[in-house]
Amino acid sequence: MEKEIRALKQALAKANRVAALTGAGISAESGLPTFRGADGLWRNHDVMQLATPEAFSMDPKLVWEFYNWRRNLISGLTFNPGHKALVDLEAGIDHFTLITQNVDGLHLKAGSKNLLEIHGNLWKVKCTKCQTVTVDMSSDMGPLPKCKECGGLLRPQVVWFGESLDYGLLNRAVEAARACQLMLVIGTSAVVQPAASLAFEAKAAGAVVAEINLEKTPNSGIMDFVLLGKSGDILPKLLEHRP
Ligand code: BJW
Ligand code: ZN
Repeated sequence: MEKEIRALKQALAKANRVAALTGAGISAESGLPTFRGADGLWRNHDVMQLATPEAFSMDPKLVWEFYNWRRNLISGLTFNPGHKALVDLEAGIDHFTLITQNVDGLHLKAGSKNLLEIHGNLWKVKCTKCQTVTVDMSSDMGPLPKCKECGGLLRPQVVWFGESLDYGLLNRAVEAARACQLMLVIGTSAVVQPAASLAFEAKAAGAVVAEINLEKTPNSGIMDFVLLGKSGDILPKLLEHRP
């Protein structure tokens, strides 16, 4: 492992275009449950069944309860050494793009700048009637929050299954993947598309690809480096003795 870390550090030192793709695993050490881990259940609901437009139209109160529970949880948490290491990495690299699937806002809180939140942000809400998007940092939005402009039902400004990602953001993510010399893929199970294909885009364009995860994923086979362990331990090590 130490040898691999040394080799990846060398590859990083040579790269001035770097992209990182993060998933729920990077926030796990902040105290946030992942989606598909053993704790991927909320009150006996598979969280994947709540993150759909169908669930919201059938039972918006239940879906809002789930998002209010997460708002409340996240408002008491903060970023961890993994998030912080990516901020420090960005500071030393000419072209650094952080692509995150996370909606928790912890990369922003840590200070990441060139950040693409491709699955949205849980602290933003969108009116289902007039489509107005607003930021609301309340830790509890109430059972069925309403739009201040038109009274329509609000929804979290996140991307649910079956919904399209924001075209502009996805485009920038694909461009960053194709243009980078090195991509770090951190704490994602790599099963959700189109995010999971970004590593393939990078690899196909000639980049070095490195995965940091507790366990192997369906993408491990294409990786030049697979570093198994906690991102909060491994990422800071990549920064040690960096000029
Ligand atoms: C650690 C750690 C530590 C733990 N350190 N590591 C092509 C083929 C097949 C299907 C599709 C396809 N294209 C589209 C689809 C459909 C669908 C999809 O991908 N389905 C698959 C599941 C089969 N995709 C979509 O619907 C997307 N839309 C789309 O493509 O539109 C066009 C279209 C639609 C329909 C058909 C075709 C095209 C939208 C996807 C939206 C995903 N939304 C969610 C919810 C967001 C809102 C919210 O959070 O509330 O996004 S689902 C959920 O999964 C969330 C996450 O961002 C996402 C990814 O999960 P992630 O981050 O990987 O978390 P986990 O829990 O899975 O993994 C954590 C990892 O961390 C694990 O590996 C651990 O080991 C590791 N870990 N602790 C390091 N300390
Ligand atoms: Zn409205």
